[in-house]
Amino acid sequence: MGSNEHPDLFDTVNTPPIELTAGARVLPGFATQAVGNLLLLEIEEIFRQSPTRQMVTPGGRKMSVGMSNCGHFGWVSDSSGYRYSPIDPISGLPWPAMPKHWLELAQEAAAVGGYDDFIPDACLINRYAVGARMGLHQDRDERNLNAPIVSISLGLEATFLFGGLKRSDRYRRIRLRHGDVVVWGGPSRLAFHGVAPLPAGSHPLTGPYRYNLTFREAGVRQPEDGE
Ligand code: MD3
Ligand code: FE
Repeated sequence: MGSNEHPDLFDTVNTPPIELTAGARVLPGFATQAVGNLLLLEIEEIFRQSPTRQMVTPGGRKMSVGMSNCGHFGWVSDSSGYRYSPIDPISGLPWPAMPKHWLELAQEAAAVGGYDDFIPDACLINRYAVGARMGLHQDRDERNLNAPIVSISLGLEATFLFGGLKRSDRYRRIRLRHGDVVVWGGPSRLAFHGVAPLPAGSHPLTGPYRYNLTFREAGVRQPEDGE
């Protein structure tokens, strides 16, 4: 760890990207302690407008992860399927705006990970409490499957499961820690992946929770949206 007591702030910031597999790069500690703190405050603000909810899969099962979104589109699931929606079905209002520095952080990470011109219009915010998990799945509800997905992990560590292009392919286990950013693109974009049940724990910043932000190019934006 070195001579200081602040590993998140000093030791991992300049760690070079680690290639997990073709197209997937881990940026350990790319979201530093200070950035992580700010993200957590803003997550709380987003949850005031669009609270976390346990969505129901088309098969009728309640997901264990609490979810919300910000940005032009949000990922939703209910009995009629998975989709991106500009409206939060709970509040009846548009999802909270994506904070500008979130967009910039995601774009910087994408660029370091090898993807220029990433313009995410959706950020799914997952909150894991003890025991929450995510079964193996692919992310393929997005408009632009050539665009990467950028994920930021905050709070408690989790074991991420990273498989291949077939559900039955072997998967690796990867620990994702507070501040780790991963860029998933190219051949890894349609890889099956999931998260093992979150063990009980307490993180100095998030208490009993793990948060994960995923930035996506989800939908078709209308010209009147501006920018
Ligand atoms: C690999 N979230 O929200 S982030 C999801 O930790 C999701 O909450 C997990 O899977 C979480 O859909 C994992 C890492 C991640 C996200 C998207 C990917 C890995 C990916 C898309 C393709 C391949
Ligand atoms: Fe996913």
